[in-house]
Amino acid sequence: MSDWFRETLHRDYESGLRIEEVLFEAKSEHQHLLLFRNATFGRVLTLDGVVQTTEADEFIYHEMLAHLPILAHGGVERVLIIGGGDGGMLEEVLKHRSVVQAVQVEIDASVVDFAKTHLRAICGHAYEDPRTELVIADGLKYVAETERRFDLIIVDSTDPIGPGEVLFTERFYADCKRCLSDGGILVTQNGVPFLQAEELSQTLRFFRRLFADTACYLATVPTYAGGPMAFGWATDDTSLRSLPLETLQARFSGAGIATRYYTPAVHLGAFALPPYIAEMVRRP
Ligand code: AG3
Repeated sequence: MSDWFRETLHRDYESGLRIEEVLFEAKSEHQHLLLFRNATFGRVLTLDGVVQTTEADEFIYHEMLAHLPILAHGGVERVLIIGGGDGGMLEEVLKHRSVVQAVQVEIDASVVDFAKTHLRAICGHAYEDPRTELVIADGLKYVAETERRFDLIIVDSTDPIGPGEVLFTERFYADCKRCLSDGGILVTQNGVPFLQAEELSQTLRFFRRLFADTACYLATVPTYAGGPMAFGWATDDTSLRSLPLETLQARFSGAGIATRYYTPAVHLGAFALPPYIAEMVRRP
């Protein structure tokens, strides 16, 4: 008999991961955190019963939310990450020499402390990088109040249940827009469309009211079960999504970053949507 972690995020669909060993478990002020080891995926971090990241497949999600917008923009210096306490996003962002500052706003200090102790394979030394500024605060409140401006905002949230819920509201996206510099980009985590259609439709509906160019792009992350995961894209610069492959290739090789999922061709292809998802994106 072995123990299994069962993810019951979706009403009619459940997925499981074998637990080799529980490494850490705690209940913070904000959520329930469980870390265990799985033979295929390595260390697995779950929050409130939902898989957030694993050592084996974190690269897909983090590369696609960090490198894709940074290379599309071409001159990102200041980045704001909302959520992302495990530090994987921060680590990818800081690989770009052009980035002079990365502000990370995480609601739960215990996730950051925990990542530094147990998830070094994911966060590396990102939290010790002099360009990093860690703010322990509510992301909604931060974007409503800060006077700073960012070239890129990455919303690395949990699903819209619990502390992550407010990060899917029109008010939050409007405040993000206010915090973007000219030509800045907002990207978001929008769940698995096959099982979370309304989450994607609603975000895109809000985006359309606020931004000149809105879209969704996809990547398949094995432990986010149920099909490809959707990422939201919003900016007022309508040229950033029609860059030629050669431009992205030049920027990518200039950045000198080794990746395992992202390439300029994957970048452009990620915006190609199967009709079942395109329909969700267009829903009035
Ligand atoms: N946060 C997004 C996890 C989403 C899982 N949702 C799902 N399977 N529908 C990941 C945090 C990694 N830094």
